[in-house]
Amino acid sequence: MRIKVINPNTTWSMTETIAHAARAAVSPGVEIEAVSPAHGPVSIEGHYDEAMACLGLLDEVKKGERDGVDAYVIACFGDPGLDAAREIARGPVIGIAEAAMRSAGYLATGFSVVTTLQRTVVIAEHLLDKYGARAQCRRVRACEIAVLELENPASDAYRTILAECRRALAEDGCGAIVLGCAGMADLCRRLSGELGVPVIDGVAAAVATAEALVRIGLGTSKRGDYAAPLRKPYAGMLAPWAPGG
Ligand code: 5HY
Repeated sequence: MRIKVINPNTTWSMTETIAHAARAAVSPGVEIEAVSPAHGPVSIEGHYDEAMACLGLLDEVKKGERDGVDAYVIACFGDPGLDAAREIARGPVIGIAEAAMRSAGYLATGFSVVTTLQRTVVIAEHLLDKYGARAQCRRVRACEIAVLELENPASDAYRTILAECRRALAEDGCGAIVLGCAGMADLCRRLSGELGVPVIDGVAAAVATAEALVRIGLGTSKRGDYAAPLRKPYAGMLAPWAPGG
């Protein structure tokens, strides 16, 4: 089985962190291909970044379809381009936010999300509504750490995230923590050990979900809105991306 994990930002050092967490979460023999697109933002911290990251992301899914990939993971907590990717993929496409939110629901009646910048909180809240997880989420909290600061050993990111998780457990009445950035994947086990509650890394939850769905023979429905995009010409620089092109 081959699972393609796409980090839609173009920071390969973060893609390596993501790849490591993904490989640790799947069964022996499952191949993880971890990539970043050639084009796009170095980090995704808002609506515009998300929109600009989608083309590179969808390009990687198209390549995966040519290469016979069995499933995909979108390794960015905004789950950018998730529905569009499902239109062009046969296998399951799992967003890390959706996987983390649904996994938290199995483990606690209430969870809190601890994410990076305050400006991205509304994106996570929109996803809670989309996935029907608002009732289980006690609060979405921000640490005010920029995504790429997670890559900087001198940023003290771990201590800042740990403190925010402690506040969530003390104030929100939650029983589990969802990490709000793929770049936090390598902090998950240490945080869980220090906090004594389930801490959910969406990368691990997403690849585990993807593997399970492929194992039981399931793929993305091709009936209705996830059917292949309708063939039509695209104008200008996007002409090569026209459906069926
Ligand atoms: C992520 N951005 O997981 C999101 C996190 C965020 O580049 N990878 C990013 O802050 O929304």
